[in-house]
Amino acid sequence: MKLYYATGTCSLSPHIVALEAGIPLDIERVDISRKPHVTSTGRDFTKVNPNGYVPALELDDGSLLTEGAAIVQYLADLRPASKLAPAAGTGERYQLQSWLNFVATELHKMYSPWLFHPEYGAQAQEVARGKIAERLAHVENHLADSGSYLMGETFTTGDAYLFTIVGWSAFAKVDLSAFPRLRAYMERVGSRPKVREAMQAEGMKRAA
Ligand SMILES: N[C@@H](CCC(=O)N[C@@H](CS)C(=O)NCC(=O)O)C(=O)O
Repeated sequence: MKLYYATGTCSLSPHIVALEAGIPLDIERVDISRKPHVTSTGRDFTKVNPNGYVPALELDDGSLLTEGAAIVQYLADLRPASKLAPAAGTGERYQLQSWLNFVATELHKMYSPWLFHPEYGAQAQEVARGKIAERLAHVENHLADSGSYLMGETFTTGDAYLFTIVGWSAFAKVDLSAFPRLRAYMERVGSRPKVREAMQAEGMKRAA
């Protein structure tokens, strides 16, 4: 199984999940700053994923799974004992899917592309930061009740994804000072050995 990733991007989330689950994984870096995107073995990445974005997971049967929220659930379901996702069909699983979708649509796609491209303009970027702050306030309130992680005391795929996206905050100039529980959460997740291992494997130092 091979994960196509770009350092520090949203592909860090499935990378973390694979390590947390103890799943052996080949990784291949994609240079998304080049057009067309090129992998570290010199392949045109659009020949792998026509959408051109990471993460993309090549399965052992040669098929390709894309979309981070789906990939992390696939990986978690390969190792149910890891508890990275509650069993399919349970109420808890739908709660996790709700969080994954929240992170994907309300956070990931507000940080990126809006805060990564100055050409959108300062006004649009401030609107995006305001919307992100509203969503992070929701997470902050939730953490007051949930405990250590989004789903309680068990680290799940939702945490790998949330940590990855909120980790862009310093670069994106998203101010986390109003969210002490979220900042403590980032420290907590960021100090997990497998999270550190994934970040080191990608050549990263630390998140937000
Ligand atoms: N809908 C995709 C979006 C993935 C995505 O935005 N990937 C970014 C990195 S975080 C990327 O590869 N961007 C390069 C590009 O779109 O060309 C998902 O949720 O997995």
